[in-house]
Amino acid sequence: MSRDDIYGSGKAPDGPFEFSEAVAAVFPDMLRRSIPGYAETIEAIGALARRVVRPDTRCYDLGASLGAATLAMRRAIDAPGCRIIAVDNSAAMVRRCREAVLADGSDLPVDVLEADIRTLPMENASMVVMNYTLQFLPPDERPALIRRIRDSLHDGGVFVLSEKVVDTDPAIEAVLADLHLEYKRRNDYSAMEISRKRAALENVLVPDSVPAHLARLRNAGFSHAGVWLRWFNFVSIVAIR
Ligand code: GEK
Repeated sequence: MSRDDIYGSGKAPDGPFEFSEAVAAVFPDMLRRSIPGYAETIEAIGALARRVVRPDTRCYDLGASLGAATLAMRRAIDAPGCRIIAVDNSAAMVRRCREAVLADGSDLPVDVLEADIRTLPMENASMVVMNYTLQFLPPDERPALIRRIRDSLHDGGVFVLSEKVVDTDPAIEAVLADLHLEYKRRNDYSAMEISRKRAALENVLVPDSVPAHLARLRNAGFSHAGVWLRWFNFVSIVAIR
Protein backbone atom coordinates (compact mmCIF):
# COMPACT_ATOMS: atom_id res chain seq x y z
CA MET A 1 0.00 0.00 0.00
CA SER A 2 1.58 3.34 -1.06
CA ARG A 3 1.91 5.83 1.76
CA ASP A 4 -0.11 9.06 1.77
CA ASP A 5 2.38 11.93 1.99
CA ILE A 6 0.43 14.25 -0.30
CA TYR A 7 0.24 17.14 2.16
CA GLY A 8 3.67 16.40 3.58
CA SER A 9 5.34 16.67 0.18
CA GLY A 10 4.99 19.04 -2.74
CA LYS A 11 2.49 16.72 -4.48
CA ALA A 12 -0.73 18.52 -3.56
CA PRO A 13 -1.43 21.70 -5.51
CA ASP A 14 -2.50 24.67 -3.41
CA GLY A 15 -6.26 25.03 -3.68
CA PRO A 16 -9.29 22.81 -3.17
CA PHE A 17 -8.94 19.05 -2.64
CA GLU A 18 -9.33 16.96 -5.81
CA PHE A 19 -9.61 13.23 -6.51
CA SER A 20 -6.49 13.37 -8.68
CA GLU A 21 -4.09 10.68 -9.90
CA ALA A 22 -1.83 11.42 -6.90
CA VAL A 23 -4.72 10.94 -4.46
CA ALA A 24 -5.92 7.74 -6.19
CA ALA A 25 -2.38 6.30 -5.94
CA VAL A 26 -2.33 6.54 -2.12
CA PHE A 27 -6.07 6.31 -1.45
CA PRO A 28 -6.30 3.07 0.62
CA ASP A 29 -3.62 4.38 3.00
CA MET A 30 -5.31 7.82 3.16
CA LEU A 31 -8.69 6.33 4.12
CA ARG A 32 -7.23 3.85 6.60
CA ARG A 33 -5.32 6.60 8.45
CA SER A 34 -8.05 9.28 8.24
CA ILE A 35 -11.47 7.65 8.67
CA PRO A 36 -12.07 5.90 11.99
CA GLY A 37 -14.13 2.76 11.43
CA TYR A 38 -13.56 2.65 7.66
CA ALA A 39 -12.52 -1.04 7.56
CA GLU A 40 -15.37 -2.03 9.87
CA THR A 41 -17.87 -0.22 7.64
CA ILE A 42 -16.65 -2.05 4.55
CA GLU A 43 -16.87 -5.37 6.36
CA ALA A 44 -20.42 -4.63 7.53
CA ILE A 45 -21.47 -3.66 3.99
CA GLY A 46 -20.48 -7.16 2.90
CA ALA A 47 -22.44 -8.76 5.73
CA LEU A 48 -25.49 -6.66 4.91
CA ALA A 49 -25.26 -7.46 1.19
CA ARG A 50 -25.31 -11.18 1.94
CA ARG A 51 -28.49 -10.66 3.95
CA VAL A 52 -30.53 -8.25 1.81
CA VAL A 53 -29.59 -8.65 -1.86
CA ARG A 54 -32.32 -10.47 -3.80
CA PRO A 55 -31.90 -12.56 -6.98
CA ASP A 56 -31.86 -10.71 -10.34
CA THR A 57 -31.42 -7.24 -8.84
CA ARG A 58 -28.74 -4.57 -8.96
CA CYS A 59 -26.48 -3.04 -6.34
CA TYR A 60 -25.04 0.43 -6.77
CA ASP A 61 -21.82 1.79 -5.24
CA LEU A 62 -22.03 5.58 -5.68
CA GLY A 63 -18.64 7.30 -5.43
CA ALA A 64 -16.95 3.91 -5.53
CA SER A 65 -13.33 5.20 -5.62
CA LEU A 66 -11.18 2.04 -5.79
CA GLY A 67 -14.17 -0.25 -5.29
CA ALA A 68 -13.72 -1.35 -1.66
CA ALA A 69 -17.49 -1.51 -1.00
CA THR A 70 -18.11 -3.02 -4.44
CA LEU A 71 -15.70 -5.86 -3.75
CA ALA A 72 -17.13 -6.43 -0.26
CA MET A 73 -20.62 -6.79 -1.80
CA ARG A 74 -19.34 -8.90 -4.68
CA ARG A 75 -17.65 -11.41 -2.39
CA ALA A 76 -20.68 -11.62 -0.09
CA ILE A 77 -23.66 -11.87 -2.43
CA ASP A 78 -25.07 -15.39 -2.83
CA ALA A 79 -28.21 -14.47 -4.79
CA PRO A 80 -28.07 -15.42 -8.49
CA GLY A 81 -28.47 -13.03 -11.42
CA CYS A 82 -27.16 -9.92 -9.64
CA ARG A 83 -25.01 -7.12 -11.01
CA ILE A 84 -23.05 -4.36 -9.24
CA ILE A 85 -22.72 -0.90 -10.78
CA ALA A 86 -19.75 1.04 -9.37
CA VAL A 87 -19.71 4.72 -10.29
CA ASP A 88 -17.18 7.49 -9.86
CA ASN A 89 -16.49 10.70 -11.74
CA SER A 90 -12.71 10.69 -11.16
CA ALA A 91 -10.95 9.11 -14.15
CA ALA A 92 -7.98 8.15 -11.94
CA MET A 93 -10.24 6.32 -9.47
CA VAL A 94 -12.21 4.57 -12.23
CA ARG A 95 -9.06 3.26 -13.92
CA ARG A 96 -7.75 1.80 -10.68
CA CYS A 97 -11.19 0.49 -9.69
CA ARG A 98 -11.39 -1.44 -12.99
CA GLU A 99 -7.96 -2.95 -12.25
CA ALA A 100 -9.09 -3.98 -8.74
CA VAL A 101 -12.28 -5.59 -10.10
CA LEU A 102 -10.29 -7.51 -12.72
CA ALA A 103 -7.75 -8.68 -10.14
CA ASP A 104 -10.51 -9.92 -7.82
CA GLY A 105 -11.35 -13.58 -8.29
CA SER A 106 -15.13 -13.57 -7.78
CA ASP A 107 -17.36 -13.78 -10.83
CA LEU A 108 -20.43 -11.66 -10.06
CA PRO A 109 -20.61 -9.07 -12.90
CA VAL A 110 -19.46 -5.53 -12.08
CA ASP A 111 -19.79 -2.48 -14.36
CA VAL A 112 -17.41 0.33 -13.43
CA LEU A 113 -18.74 3.59 -14.86
CA GLU A 114 -17.04 6.97 -15.10
CA ALA A 115 -20.10 9.14 -14.52
CA ASP A 116 -21.65 11.76 -12.28
CA ILE A 117 -23.92 10.12 -9.72
CA ARG A 118 -26.22 13.17 -9.82
CA THR A 119 -27.44 12.19 -13.28
CA LEU A 120 -27.00 8.40 -13.17
CA PRO A 121 -30.13 6.39 -14.04
CA MET A 122 -30.78 3.75 -11.35
CA GLU A 123 -33.36 0.95 -11.24
CA ASN A 124 -34.19 -2.52 -9.92
CA ALA A 125 -31.92 -2.06 -6.87
CA SER A 126 -31.88 -4.11 -3.72
CA MET A 127 -28.88 -2.29 -2.20
CA VAL A 128 -27.31 1.14 -2.73
CA VAL A 129 -24.11 2.23 -0.98
CA MET A 130 -22.79 5.77 -0.66
CA ASN A 131 -19.71 5.41 1.49
CA TYR A 132 -18.40 8.92 2.32
CA THR A 133 -19.55 10.50 -0.95
CA LEU A 134 -22.74 12.52 -0.33
CA GLN A 135 -20.62 14.97 1.70
CA PHE A 136 -18.87 16.05 -1.52
CA LEU A 137 -22.08 17.02 -3.36
CA PRO A 138 -23.51 20.55 -3.22
CA PRO A 139 -25.94 20.52 -0.25
CA ASP A 140 -28.90 21.73 -2.33
CA GLU A 141 -28.49 18.75 -4.70
CA ARG A 142 -28.54 16.12 -1.95
CA PRO A 143 -32.33 15.74 -1.41
CA ALA A 144 -33.05 14.96 -5.09
CA LEU A 145 -30.35 12.28 -5.22
CA ILE A 146 -31.58 10.64 -2.01
CA ARG A 147 -35.09 10.58 -3.46
CA ARG A 148 -33.86 8.96 -6.70
CA ILE A 149 -31.99 6.34 -4.65
CA ARG A 150 -35.19 5.60 -2.73
CA ASP A 151 -37.15 5.34 -5.98
CA SER A 152 -34.60 2.92 -7.47
CA LEU A 153 -34.94 0.46 -4.56
CA HIS A 154 -37.45 -2.36 -4.16
CA ASP A 155 -39.60 -2.41 -1.03
CA GLY A 156 -37.32 -3.70 1.73
CA GLY A 157 -34.24 -2.59 -0.24
CA VAL A 158 -31.42 -1.03 1.74
CA PHE A 159 -29.40 2.17 1.43
CA VAL A 160 -26.10 2.49 3.32
CA LEU A 161 -24.97 6.09 3.79
CA SER A 162 -21.63 6.72 5.49
CA GLU A 163 -20.58 10.30 6.17
CA LYS A 164 -18.44 12.62 8.18
CA VAL A 165 -20.96 14.55 10.29
CA VAL A 166 -21.05 17.72 12.36
CA ASP A 167 -22.55 17.53 15.83
CA THR A 168 -25.50 19.81 16.61
CA ASP A 169 -23.99 20.60 20.03
CA PRO A 170 -20.93 22.85 19.48
CA ALA A 171 -19.23 21.65 22.68
CA ILE A 172 -19.57 18.00 21.63
CA GLU A 173 -18.45 18.91 18.10
CA ALA A 174 -15.28 20.46 19.56
CA VAL A 175 -14.53 17.31 21.57
CA LEU A 176 -15.12 15.00 18.59
CA ALA A 177 -13.04 17.16 16.23
CA ASP A 178 -10.23 17.11 18.75
CA LEU A 179 -10.40 13.33 19.14
CA HIS A 180 -10.26 12.94 15.35
CA LEU A 181 -7.23 15.21 15.17
CA GLU A 182 -5.52 13.07 17.77
CA TYR A 183 -6.51 9.94 15.79
CA LYS A 184 -4.73 11.36 12.72
CA ARG A 185 -1.67 12.32 14.77
CA ARG A 186 -1.52 8.77 16.12
CA ASN A 187 -1.70 7.54 12.53
CA ASP A 188 1.43 9.52 11.77
CA TYR A 189 0.08 12.61 10.04
CA SER A 190 2.00 15.74 11.06
CA ALA A 191 0.24 18.87 12.31
CA MET A 192 1.18 20.56 9.04
CA GLU A 193 -0.30 17.77 6.90
CA ILE A 194 -3.52 17.81 8.94
CA SER A 195 -3.95 21.56 8.68
CA ARG A 196 -3.13 21.72 4.94
CA LYS A 197 -5.64 18.98 4.20
CA ARG A 198 -8.29 20.60 6.37
CA ALA A 199 -7.85 23.87 4.43
CA ALA A 200 -8.09 22.02 1.09
CA LEU A 201 -11.36 20.33 2.17
CA GLU A 202 -12.97 23.61 3.25
CA ASN A 203 -16.19 24.04 1.18
CA VAL A 204 -15.38 20.77 -0.67
CA LEU A 205 -16.46 18.36 2.07
CA VAL A 206 -19.58 19.93 3.63
CA PRO A 207 -20.89 17.74 6.49
CA ASP A 208 -24.50 17.53 7.67
CA SER A 209 -25.66 16.54 11.17
CA VAL A 210 -27.12 13.10 11.94
CA PRO A 211 -30.62 14.59 12.54
CA ALA A 212 -30.42 16.35 9.14
CA HIS A 213 -29.49 13.07 7.42
CA LEU A 214 -32.28 11.13 9.13
CA ALA A 215 -34.87 13.82 8.34
CA ARG A 216 -33.78 13.90 4.67
CA LEU A 217 -34.04 10.11 4.40
CA ARG A 218 -37.54 10.11 5.90
CA ASN A 219 -38.62 13.01 3.67
CA ALA A 220 -37.40 11.03 0.66
CA GLY A 221 -39.78 8.22 1.60
CA PHE A 222 -37.54 5.72 3.43
CA SER A 223 -39.64 3.80 5.98
CA HIS A 224 -36.75 3.35 8.44
CA ALA A 225 -33.39 5.02 8.98
CA GLY A 226 -30.90 4.71 11.81
CA VAL A 227 -27.22 4.90 12.72
CA TRP A 228 -25.60 1.47 12.73
CA LEU A 229 -22.01 2.59 13.37
CA ARG A 230 -20.38 5.70 14.77
CA TRP A 231 -16.80 6.58 15.68
CA PHE A 232 -16.24 10.22 16.62
CA ASN A 233 -17.73 12.27 13.77
CA PHE A 234 -17.89 9.42 11.28
CA VAL A 235 -21.19 7.60 10.99
CA SER A 236 -22.79 4.95 8.88
CA ILE A 237 -26.56 5.03 8.51
CA VAL A 238 -28.76 2.27 7.19
CA ALA A 239 -32.11 3.15 5.61
CA ILE A 240 -34.80 0.73 4.44
CA ARG A 241 -37.34 1.54 1.74
C1 GEK B 1 -14.93 3.74 -0.42
N1 GEK B 1 -16.82 4.91 -1.40
O1 GEK B 1 -13.73 3.42 -0.45
N2 GEK B 1 -20.18 11.64 -9.08
C2 GEK B 1 -19.44 10.51 -8.97
N3 GEK B 1 -18.44 10.36 -8.04
C3 GEK B 1 -18.20 11.40 -7.22
C4 GEK B 1 -18.92 12.61 -7.29
C5 GEK B 1 -19.96 12.70 -8.27
N4 GEK B 1 -20.71 13.81 -8.39
N5 GEK B 1 -18.44 13.46 -6.35
C6 GEK B 1 -17.44 12.81 -5.70
N6 GEK B 1 -17.28 11.57 -6.23
C7 GEK B 1 -15.36 4.88 -1.30
C8 GEK B 1 -14.79 6.19 -0.80
S1 GEK B 1 -14.39 8.85 -1.51
C9 GEK B 1 -14.47 9.43 0.11
C10 GEK B 1 -15.41 7.41 -1.44
C11 GEK B 1 -13.36 10.30 0.55
C12 GEK B 1 -16.33 10.52 -5.83
C13 GEK B 1 -14.88 10.98 -5.75
O2 GEK B 1 -14.26 10.97 -7.01
C14 GEK B 1 -14.29 9.97 -4.77
O3 GEK B 1 -13.71 8.88 -5.43
C15 GEK B 1 -15.49 9.53 -3.93
O4 GEK B 1 -16.64 10.13 -4.52
C16 GEK B 1 -15.42 9.91 -2.47
O5 GEK B 1 -15.76 3.16 0.29
O6 GEK B 1 -12.41 10.57 -0.18
O7 GEK B 1 -13.44 10.76 1.77
